[in-house]
Amino acid sequence: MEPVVDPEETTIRIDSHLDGGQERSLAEDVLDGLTRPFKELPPKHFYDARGAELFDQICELPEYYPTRAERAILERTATELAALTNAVELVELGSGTAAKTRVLLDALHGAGTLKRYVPVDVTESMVRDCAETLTEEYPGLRVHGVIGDFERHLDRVPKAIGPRIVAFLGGTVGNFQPGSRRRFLRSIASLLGPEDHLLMGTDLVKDPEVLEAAYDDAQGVTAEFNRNVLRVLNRELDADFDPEDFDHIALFDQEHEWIEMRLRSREAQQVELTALDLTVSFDAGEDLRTEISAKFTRERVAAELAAGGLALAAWHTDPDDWFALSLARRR
Ligand code: SAH
Ligand code: AVI
Repeated sequence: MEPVVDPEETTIRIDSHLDGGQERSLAEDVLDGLTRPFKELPPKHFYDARGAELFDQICELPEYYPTRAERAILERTATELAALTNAVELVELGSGTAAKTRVLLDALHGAGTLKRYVPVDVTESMVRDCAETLTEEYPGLRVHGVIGDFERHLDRVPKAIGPRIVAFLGGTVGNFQPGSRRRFLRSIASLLGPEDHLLMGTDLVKDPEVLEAAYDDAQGVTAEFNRNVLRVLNRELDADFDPEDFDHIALFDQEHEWIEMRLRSREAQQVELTALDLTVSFDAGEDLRTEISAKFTRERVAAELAAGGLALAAWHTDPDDWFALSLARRR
């Protein structure tokens, strides 16, 4: 007789919730976004395998300080966080390659509490690869990967097996539009029980020159990352964008306190998106907004958490006060 295996007991379990749904979501987002008077695409479509690789390169750039700053804060505070949270599991939203996550996993492993890691990401290869490598690096660790869209599939995160940390690192919370951010924080709150914590990274308001350089690096890696979304549209929607016909723009919007990344059409042109039966016209100099990356203050983080049903419990920054890691609980 076959032994009965409880899936929760296996070392690696991966659930995928995309199954064609992602292509649908791309088609809908593109149809909505490219037919607006101010053209816009949501940033989640940057991250195909090439986009994920470019993002990794961005994290190493001298101008892109957020990754280094957040890692430094994690290194300083991880032991304290482990002791404070007693977490047996770490759920990570937008986990990517989980590079910085190892600092937290080390601390929880060292504290002897760590049992399970739950990476949630829209990029399938990242979830699968990090499940493989982390189970090798941390003997006894179970990984339950969730391939999905964290705006649509948070209800698929497995039930907690004890006190948990939900980590949302890198400043990705800044990539939401304000209304969606509030909705998203509310849905995170619903993942938290009374013993659980949200650990969230946010980039902070600073000199616009530093900010703009971080999103317009000298080597042009961020420009390539930005143009990559057009390559995704070419492949997935049978479109005929020439990415080199678009300039990469990164500017700090002082009023909204966010960086905007745009692609600016160098000339008047028409683009065909065959899979959508859509022709899109661009004027010379017309912008397509591809990302906002909001920059925060402590007061704003506390207010946004409160609006999402969460309360700020601890606030840590790097020595320059450029990036913050906050710990929050359900109110
Ligand atoms: N947490 C990592 C990676 C940040 S990059 C770090 O701090 O370095 C943003 C990550 O979020 C990418 O891995 C991307 O694939 C993922 N992502 C972006 N939008 C998403 C969405 N809507 N649902 C799930 N994952 C998403
Ligand atoms: C993932 N996210 C937090 C990055 C950011 O800084 O907003 C994405 C990025 N865009 C350009 N460079 C990096």
